[in-house]
Order: sequence, then C-alpha cells, then structure tokens
Amino acid sequence: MEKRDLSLNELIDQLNHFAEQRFPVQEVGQFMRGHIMSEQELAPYTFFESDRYTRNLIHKSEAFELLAICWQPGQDSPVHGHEGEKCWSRVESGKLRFTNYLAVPSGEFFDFEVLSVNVGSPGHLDGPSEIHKVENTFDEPAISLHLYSYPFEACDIYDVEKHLTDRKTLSYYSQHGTRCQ
Ligand code: 2CO
Ligand code: FE2
Repeated sequence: MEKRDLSLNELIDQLNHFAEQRFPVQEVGQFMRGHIMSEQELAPYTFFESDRYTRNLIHKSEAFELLAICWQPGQDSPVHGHEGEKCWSRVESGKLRFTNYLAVPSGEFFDFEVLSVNVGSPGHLDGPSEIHKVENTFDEPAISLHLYSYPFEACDIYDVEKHLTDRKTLSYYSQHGTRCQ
C-alpha cells in the first residue's frame, strides 16, 4: 500500500471524525495503516529515558488520546489491560514486539492465553488490543504512536505466572512537547 505523509493536524482532524462514529475498527485500521508520520512531526514528542519507556502526550480530548511512546532497547510494558477501550499501536521507528493475551477465568483467578505475538517494523499496526505487552527486545531505540479510544489514567497490570493483578497509575513524561515536572 502506498503510504502518504500526514501532518499531525490532518491526523487529529480524521481522528475527531472517527470519534463521532466511536472509532469503527475496520476504518480506523485502514486509515492508520495508510499513512506515516514524518520524523519531523514526531520530533517534539520524542524523549528517551534510560530507566523506563516514556509516554508523551500529543493530543487529548474526552473521546481519545494520542501518544508517542519512546522505548530504549530492553524497555517494556508490563502485561496490562486497556479498561475496555480500543487501543491501537503503530511502530514509527525501530522495532517492537507485541504480545496479545486473552484472560480466561479459572477459579478465582485468570489464566492468560497468548493470542498473538507480532514483531512490528515502521508502519506495523497492532490492535485494537485489550490485554497486551509491548517490548523493545531489539538493539535500537523505537518509537510508537498510540491511539486510545478513551483517555485513561490507570490500568490493571498482570503477573501472568503468579496470576496476580495490580493497578498502575499512568503518567506522562511530556505533554504537547513540554517535559512534565
Ligand atoms: N498502554 C501502555 C501505556 O500507555 C503502552 S503499551 O501500548 O498500548 O503506557
Ligand atoms: Fe498498552
């Protein structure tokens, strides 16, 4: 598929349009696969840290949230849920590994079945995902663009081996290009 460059304003306009239709999965997937962000557009939201992946807010409304996430080699997310919202992740640079899970009730706990494991290069779109883990298992930094069909500030995290659930509060490393204090 020929991918065309899209400015951030054009992207947000289109996402506002999808928000009115509550993010139809097929159309959003097709759209997200059909364009790329230039390095220049992403530059204000690109911050790397040595000890954690960084969450950089690009746009937030009542309907959705758009983030750039920067991953150094070896950085990863815990296995986590998305509060029932729709979540798409697209690789912008580098490579990332996406593992999607299904939580299967088992007594008072859950078992976690691996639904899919995908390695994504620039342009790869994962989602909509519910329970997943994202990892930079590679030797170069990676950046991904994340679309959450409702903003969310906390999520469940899972220890799949020990069947434990915990709650994690999420914070931004930067908002609209400015580093948070
Ligand atoms: N959901 C995680 C976060 O916002 C990143 S994994 O991809 O959705 O921190
Ligand atoms: Fe996630």
